[in-house]
Amino acid sequence: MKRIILFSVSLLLVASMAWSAGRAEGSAAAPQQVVLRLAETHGPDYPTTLGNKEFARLVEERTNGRIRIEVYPSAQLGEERAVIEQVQFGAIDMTRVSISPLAAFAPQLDALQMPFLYRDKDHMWKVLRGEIGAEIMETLEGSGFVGLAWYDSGSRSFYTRRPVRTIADLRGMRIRVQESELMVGLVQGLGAVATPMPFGEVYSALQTGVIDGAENNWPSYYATSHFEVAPYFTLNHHTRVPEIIVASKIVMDRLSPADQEIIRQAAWDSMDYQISQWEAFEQEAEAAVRANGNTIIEIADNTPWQQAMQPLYARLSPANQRVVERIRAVR
Ligand code: GTR
Repeated sequence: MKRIILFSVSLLLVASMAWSAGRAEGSAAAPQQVVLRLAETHGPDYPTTLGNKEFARLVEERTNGRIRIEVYPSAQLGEERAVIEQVQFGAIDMTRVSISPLAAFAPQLDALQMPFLYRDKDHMWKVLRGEIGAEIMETLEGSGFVGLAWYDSGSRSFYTRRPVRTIADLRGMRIRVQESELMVGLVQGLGAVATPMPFGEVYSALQTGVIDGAENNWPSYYATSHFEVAPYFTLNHHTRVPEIIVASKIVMDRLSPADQEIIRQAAWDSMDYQISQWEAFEQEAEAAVRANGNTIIEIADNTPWQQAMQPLYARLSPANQRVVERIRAVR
């Protein structure tokens, strides 16, 4: 812990030195150069990373290179939860993460990641692009984050080392989840043993049998090679968990309102691009996994899965329950 704090404090120092250097340069006639680091857990060609790069390109173009966003893929700056902490206190400027681990810092996000919440993808996008999405993004400022864009992440299902055809098959299995209380509850509600673990550790945990399975979407199942060590994919589609780009509020507050606006708009404008990249890669990943000969288990009737997850709704805070009702009413 001490080491993490020391490391984080030194990062903060380096970041603020870089910041003052930028300011010093900028205080002469030349416009102030700003370089912002964006942390991404996926590899350089993954759809979220491509979205981040499009965001960076738009910012650079719209400021004639005065503001540069450097994208650090492949968890170079750390695993999601640690990155989120550093964004919160300004040592890392921005990140693209799943809302699951971010909900530990901003529990209002749980309302957007409840199991079997959205009727389909269009429903989710109506919510995220509409009033509810905007309201929730705004509230993130109270936790030290500025929400910039929502990205697509398809739907999540279970993959395992042994076949799972019914809920009963999951009983007692050790299932890796993101570092999210809601996801722990979801997996426990199915009778499995929830094992929260950073994304980067899942492959070897599956390989060595430390865990029996995990859950994710087609692109992550494929891009991480988890499909090689957990050959059964049970398509129960329990959640749609949006991805988000957040900036550190501390960092954004140092920028002029005009620059903040350019950044917000560019991130928002990268969404359509990310979604199209997502759709293409989702198909590619599914085709590749099927061609590899993995066993894909379709669930004909999702009702028992939905019923098993009802207690999670009852445990939600009253404020989140009200948001869930509003989400359901969105047509
Ligand atoms: C992926 C998501 C990542 C990470 C990962 C995980 O779908 O894109 O940001 O949260 O899941 O399960 O840790």
